[in-house]
Amino acid sequence: MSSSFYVGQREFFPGVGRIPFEGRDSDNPLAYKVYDADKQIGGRSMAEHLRFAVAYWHSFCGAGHDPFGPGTRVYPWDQGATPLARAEAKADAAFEFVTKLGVPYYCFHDVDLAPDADDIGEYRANLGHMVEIAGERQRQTGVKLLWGTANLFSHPRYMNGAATNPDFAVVARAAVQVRAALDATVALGGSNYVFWGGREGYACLLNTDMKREQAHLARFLAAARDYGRSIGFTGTFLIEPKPMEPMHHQYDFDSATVVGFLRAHGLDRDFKLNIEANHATLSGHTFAHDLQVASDAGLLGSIDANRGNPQNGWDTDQFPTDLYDAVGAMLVVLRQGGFGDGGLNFDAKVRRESSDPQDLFIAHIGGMDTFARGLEVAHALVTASPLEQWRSERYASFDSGAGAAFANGQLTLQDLCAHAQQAGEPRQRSGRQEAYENLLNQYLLR
Ligand code: XLS
Ligand code: NI
Ligand code: NI
Repeated sequence: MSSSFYVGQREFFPGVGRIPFEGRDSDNPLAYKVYDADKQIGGRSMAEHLRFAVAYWHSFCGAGHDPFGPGTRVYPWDQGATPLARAEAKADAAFEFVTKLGVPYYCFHDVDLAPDADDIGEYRANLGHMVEIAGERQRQTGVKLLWGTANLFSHPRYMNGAATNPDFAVVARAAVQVRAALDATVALGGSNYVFWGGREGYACLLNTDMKREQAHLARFLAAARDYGRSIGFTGTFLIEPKPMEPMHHQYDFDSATVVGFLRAHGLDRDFKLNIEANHATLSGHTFAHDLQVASDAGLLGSIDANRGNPQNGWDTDQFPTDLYDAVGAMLVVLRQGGFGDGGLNFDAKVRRESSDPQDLFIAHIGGMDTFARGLEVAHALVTASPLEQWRSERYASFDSGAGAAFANGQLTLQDLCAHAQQAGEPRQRSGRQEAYENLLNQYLLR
């Protein structure tokens, strides 16, 4: 039965069919326990809420290499005679995988999809060819593009940065890739276009003019925006914050930094944020914190779902399994009314030691079930538990009278002092953190 899911000449994941929903009592590793695509939660299906995407780079390109050794997985799609033949087989494997998983979206970098080349004509021709194939596979399978991006961090020419490179020649060369990746995203109907500035930062402040580099980044982003709009891209541009790694310091440090940067440069009408869990934790925040900061600014666009390793603090890009974190994330998403055109992209990789093809399915199943449960619990918390009422009661003193006048900007500092004089010492009010934490766990266990 699985044969109907492969799209090219051959099947790359034989023995795995469409992943079914079997419910919580199932012990089948290749079945969803919670994620039931059509299940209605508050007037939308789980699929519509969660808008899952598979990341091309981790799932079909990276084979498990780390700084100490090469990849451990031998991909059957990576054995063709030419780079283009391998890219074509990889696309077939990707669409087979995404279709069997039953996920609606995928995401790619230009050079995940097509072979890179120093020669600009060859690079563009490779990408153009693969965009045609991907477009055909999208039509065949119904899978859609959540976002495209350009890899401006792997090639050695970008070692000192792409848009922030001190050498204008490199900045201009980066534009070649962004233009081509935007063309590809538009051709494939992508909903968003992402900028993750892996090398946009510095290794040493002594040799760096930070102010100038950041001004160049803003100019580059504005030029990309103008080009994108000129070719009919109506979607959202997304900046993906990360504080460090590979650079010592990355300019898109965290949500708060990026919100300020976008506003300072007048980019906040076209750009939003793509928040990655492991990047938030690298910057010393929780995942939920960076989501909340972006959402409060009206700029939360999309999520890169993964998790780090609390013991080592690197960007380990593990698949998300933490239900508590997923509830925290989905609370932010639900309170802002959903993702809009964004989604939940698994920017995550199976471990180097996970060498069975089935591990890739199992990893995604676990991540999807985690967020599906996060959605259920967060929805119950905001609609059926006392959570929202407790929170609003905590701020009730600003709802009327002098508190409301203050919040509306009508009281001077002297007015506040007069109020304090009259009201006397404020009554102590418990923050009740433990009650909130217990409430979350209570709903998680239901
Ligand atoms: C790396 C980033 C990268 C972006 C896309 O840390 O997460 O994968 O999502 O360039
Ligand atoms: Ni990411
Ligand atoms: Ni990352």
